[in-house]
Parts: sequence; structure tokens; C-alpha cells
Amino acid sequence: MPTPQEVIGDLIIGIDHIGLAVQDLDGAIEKWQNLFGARLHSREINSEQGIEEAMLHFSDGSQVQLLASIDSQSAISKFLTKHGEGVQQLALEVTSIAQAMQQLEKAQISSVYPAQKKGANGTWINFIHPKYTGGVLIELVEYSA
Ligand code: CMX
Repeated sequence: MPTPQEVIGDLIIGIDHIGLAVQDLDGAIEKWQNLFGARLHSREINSEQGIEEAMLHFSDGSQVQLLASIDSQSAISKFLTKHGEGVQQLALEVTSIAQAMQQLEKAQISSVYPAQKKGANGTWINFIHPKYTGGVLIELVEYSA
């Protein structure tokens, strides 16, 4: 079976962000600002995901996303209970989520959601389960025009 990289390699633009599960969003934002000089770019609630998230930027444009749960049934709540705080996802920007899902499906890799969902800053997102990727949850991100 081809690796996921071969399957959607033609659609990948690069790493969009790394997502960290945190207990206290305000405290985590302060920590990333004070320790590393990251700049708060945006902060929003995603009710569908049951989270509040903040995107922080570095001067080269790289991004760290802080993810806090606002719903005990959310993926972030489950992650925090099982793993504690830490890296929850690696997000890759793609040119087309719909096409990525099709190409993954052909390689018997089903996306976590049957259809793309709304992500931060007007993006569309879907996920590849860590069982396909060596234990890393991959988020696919498409910026809407
Ligand atoms: N990174 C690495 N491994 C993970 C993981 C993660 N984020 N989440 C779960 N796992 C592991 C578990 O530890 C477990 O491993 P073992 O079998 O070795 O114990 C295995 O995956 C369990 O799989 P599961 O039963 O499907 O696990 P969950 O119920 O925890 O669900 C997942 C996992 C990926 C389906 C769920 O987290 C999900 O739906 N994620 C997509 C949505 C999401 O992450 N939303 C938050 C971010 C939103 C945003 O970025 O905007």
C-alpha cells in the first residue's frame, strides 16, 4: 500500500501549524508570548469541535495553535484526560481537502470525518487518524478563497 505522503503528496503545500492541547487557554497564551515571543493572531470558539482555540504567530509566519476544551465530550477533552497537555496534532495545508479525501479513500485511508468541517480563521479541515500515520494525528487544512 502506498504511504499517505505518496497518496496526497501532490496536494500538500507544507506544515500549517502544530496544535497543542491545553487546560488553561489564557495561561497558555501568556506562556507562549512570554517564553517565546509568539504573537497572538486570533482567538475563537469552535462550537462544533467543543473548543476555544488561539493561533499564535512567529516572525517567519510559522504558527502554533493552542486548543482548550469547552465541552467534556470534545476530542480535546478526551485527549487531555488520556494524554495530558501536549502536542495533539500536526496540521498540513493542502490545495484541496475534497481531493485529498478522495485520494486517501482510494488507498483505504478513511478521513476522520465523512465531510470537511470548519476550522480556525475561515479554513476547512479534516483529519487522518494516528493509526495510519505512526501515532500522529494529522489535520488537513484548506484556506478558503
Ligand atoms: N495523537 C496521537 N494519538 C492519539 C490522539 C492524538 N491526538 N488521539 C487519540 N490517539 C490515540 C489514542 O491514544 C489511542 O491509542 P491506543 O489505541 O494505543 O491506546 C488511539 O489513538 C485511540 O483511537 P480512538 O479510539 O479513535 O481515540 P479517540 O476516541 O481518542 O479519538 C480521534 C481519536 C483522532 C478520532 C479524535 O481525537 C478526533 O476525532 N479528532 C479529530 C477532531 C479533533 O482533533 N478536534 C480538535 C481540534 C480541532 C481543530 O484543530 O480545529
